[in-house]
Amino acid sequence: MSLPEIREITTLQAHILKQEQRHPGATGTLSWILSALSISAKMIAAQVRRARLEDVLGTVGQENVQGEQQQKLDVIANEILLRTLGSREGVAIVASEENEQPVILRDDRQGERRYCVLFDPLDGSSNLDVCGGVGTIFSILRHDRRSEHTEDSVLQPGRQQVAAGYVLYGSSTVLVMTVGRGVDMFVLDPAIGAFIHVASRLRIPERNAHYSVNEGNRLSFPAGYQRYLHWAQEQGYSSRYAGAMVADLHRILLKGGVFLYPPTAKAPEGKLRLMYEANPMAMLIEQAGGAAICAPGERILDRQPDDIHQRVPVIIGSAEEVARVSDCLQTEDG
Ligand code: AHM
Ligand code: MG
Repeated sequence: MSLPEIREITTLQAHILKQEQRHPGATGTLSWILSALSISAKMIAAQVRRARLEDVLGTVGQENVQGEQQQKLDVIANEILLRTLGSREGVAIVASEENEQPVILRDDRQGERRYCVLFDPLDGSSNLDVCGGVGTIFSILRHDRRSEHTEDSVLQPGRQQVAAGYVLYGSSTVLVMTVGRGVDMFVLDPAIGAFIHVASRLRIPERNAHYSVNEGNRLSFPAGYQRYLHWAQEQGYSSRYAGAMVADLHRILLKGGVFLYPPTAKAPEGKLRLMYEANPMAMLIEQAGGAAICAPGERILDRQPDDIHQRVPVIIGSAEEVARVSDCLQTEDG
């Protein structure tokens, strides 16, 4: 009797180990960091799922460094990440959207190679009150031991990221990541508490007639963006906007389209942060064959940061759709 064919089941942990074995020089340091991120994701997912029961919804009544109201879960998610990453020997510095300054954990200039981990602990957290999707975004850089001030080590352009990813706490919990060799996707099986590998080498569709932008701000967008929206509507494009970048970009990664957060009167550099949101998403989308720019001809990943919390306009998605927005921005009055 022949046994039915069984599709291989690989957990995130096993996947990381397999990748490590393919690189004989690997020390395992990065694997330990990815495993800390996966534990954090499970802990945050559990909190998000129980939020309504545990009375951890709503604001804490104080603003974060960006001048935005902190949700209770922003604070909880931030603590979880700081604690799990803090115990990993391979982490030199952590920087969070919620903290004013990067936290220097270890600063020896010799010895093993260490990393900087940057994260937005709970992106789109105002969606929590209405059971909408929220996410965690992370970016990993090599700790540059030559930098004069240790904290400057985090100010590297996105093209130097070693790994990047996000976790979407939606109808299921999904972890999407890249270590610079394509994009992998994992889904959390809550019954066994493990992320299961469901897709490798994800490719974003080259085009799709969908855009994602907060159209409430349209009148204060630069003329080129307004021209693009006018053109897209004439072509019969559909609009989808969840108000949480992770949810919006997850849809675009799987189905195609373009995500925009342009400069506005209120936020002249756009709202999204280069280091915690734009860079990791740009790396993922480029690794999946898409494009990510902040202006015509300027890749997000090439933008040299000068401040850890700086903001940047974003145009991210299917290569053809990004090119169309770019064309509209370059025509007169752009
Ligand atoms: P946050 O990091 O404070 O949650 O803000 C980032 C979020 C993104 O997820 C989302 O794309 C954007 O803010 C939505 O902003 P707006 O409400 O202005 O459209
Ligand atoms: Mg955010």
